[in-house]
Amino acid sequence: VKRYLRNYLKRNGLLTLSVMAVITGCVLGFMLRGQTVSTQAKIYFSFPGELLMRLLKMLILPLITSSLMSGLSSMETKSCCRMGVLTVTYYLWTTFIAVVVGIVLVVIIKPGSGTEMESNRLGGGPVMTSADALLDLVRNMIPSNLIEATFQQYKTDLIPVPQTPAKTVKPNFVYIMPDESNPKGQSVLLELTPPPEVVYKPKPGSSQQMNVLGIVIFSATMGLLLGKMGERGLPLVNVCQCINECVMKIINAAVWYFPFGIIFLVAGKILDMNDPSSLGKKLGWYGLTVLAGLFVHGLILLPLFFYILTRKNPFTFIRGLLQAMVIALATSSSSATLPITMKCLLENCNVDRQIARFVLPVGATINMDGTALYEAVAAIFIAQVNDYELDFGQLVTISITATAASIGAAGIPQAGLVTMVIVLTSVGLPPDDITLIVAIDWILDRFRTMINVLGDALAAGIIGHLCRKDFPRDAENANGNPPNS
Ligand code: DAS
Repeated sequence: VKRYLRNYLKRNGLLTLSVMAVITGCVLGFMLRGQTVSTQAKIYFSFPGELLMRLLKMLILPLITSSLMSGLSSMETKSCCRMGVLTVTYYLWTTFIAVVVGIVLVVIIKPGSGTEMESNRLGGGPVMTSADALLDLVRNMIPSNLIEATFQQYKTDLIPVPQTPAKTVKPNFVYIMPDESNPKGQSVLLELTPPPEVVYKPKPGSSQQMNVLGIVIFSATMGLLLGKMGERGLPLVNVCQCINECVMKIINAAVWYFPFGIIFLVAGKILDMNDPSSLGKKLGWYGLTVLAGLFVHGLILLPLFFYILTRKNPFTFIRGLLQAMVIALATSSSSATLPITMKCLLENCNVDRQIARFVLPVGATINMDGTALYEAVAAIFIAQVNDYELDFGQLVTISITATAASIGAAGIPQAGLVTMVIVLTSVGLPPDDITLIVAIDWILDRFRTMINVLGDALAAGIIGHLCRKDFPRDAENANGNPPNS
């Protein structure tokens, strides 16, 4: 028994600790919800969780740039193009399938139909228009400053902060038009105070988010160009490989902090969440519809595609990804989970390094099956709440715009909520109705992020199998290191 336990903990110790950390965080969070916890205490309490998020985010930039630049530079152009085309095609196909699953479920279950939903509309604060969201998508492809990465403050992260009313301006004369109560009309001296100017500031705690789309595009371009430089590019390629190996070593050390950080990250979020009882039945059904769609897509369809394309057991592969999925659940950020997903793919799933270095960073940025499914379900739910009958053409529009919006969503918390504006406005729904579903978005975000990460990782397994001739996993890599070193 001791030997079995020792082997089990050696193989699954971290995963077991992480799962126990999520459970402990939930219990602790719900226990503390009953107490009055001051805002300052909440900040201190959430601090270990904040450190976990910062640790993961710190690794994103060096990991993506070194992975893509060293990975792509050592690929043959032909095999690189073939892998790239296969990857993007697979991503678009699975994202579209996810949307269709979501639409079918929400049309059958109809969570938003029936009596008027209690108005959860929070109002206030500017909501992005679809033009903003589309411009953000293009804007993020060309970051203005790579070193600072691509920070952007989503408009929905801003809250209105009315300023103290400006001091009364000098009295003004107002001419009141004649009417029956005032036949001659007269000018009246009034003191006019302008309405308080409203400015918007970021929500407390909505730290500026890193959006990696631009970094991925820049690094991939650099990697391809480095590959064409041959010998001349080798010094930089070697630097990137060294950075990549150092980052992986930092990750291997940092992972033992994760269970501790997860406890406070989850508990801190639960402390802040809305009171579950106030969510209302409709929102509950809506949440169940999203979760059912994520389950069908993530644990039935994606494994089926994996089996059909590789003839391997998908659940053995998924078992190697559990650690990454737990981190995705805890952080609700596929970009922040990227270092762990990379570690799981290389160490547990035996995916070729070069494949993982390309497929994962690109996938974490543009492949979001969970988000696409969620945006389609949420848009149709909002239409149902508004008793707004969508025709087939509008459902097709939603499927296309949800796919596009998920590509534009960053791998950061609640990014899917922001780009959903594109989907809503594409079928004439009021973008402000996003506030109808904000209350439970924080929990759905975690599960859709898990499916996003799962989709990226399964894609790497499939692309690795389809390109196995170009990237033989067992062959020594470019500079003679043992495979997956
Ligand atoms: N949280 C996003 C991610 O990291 C997904 C989303 O917001 O929809 O994948």
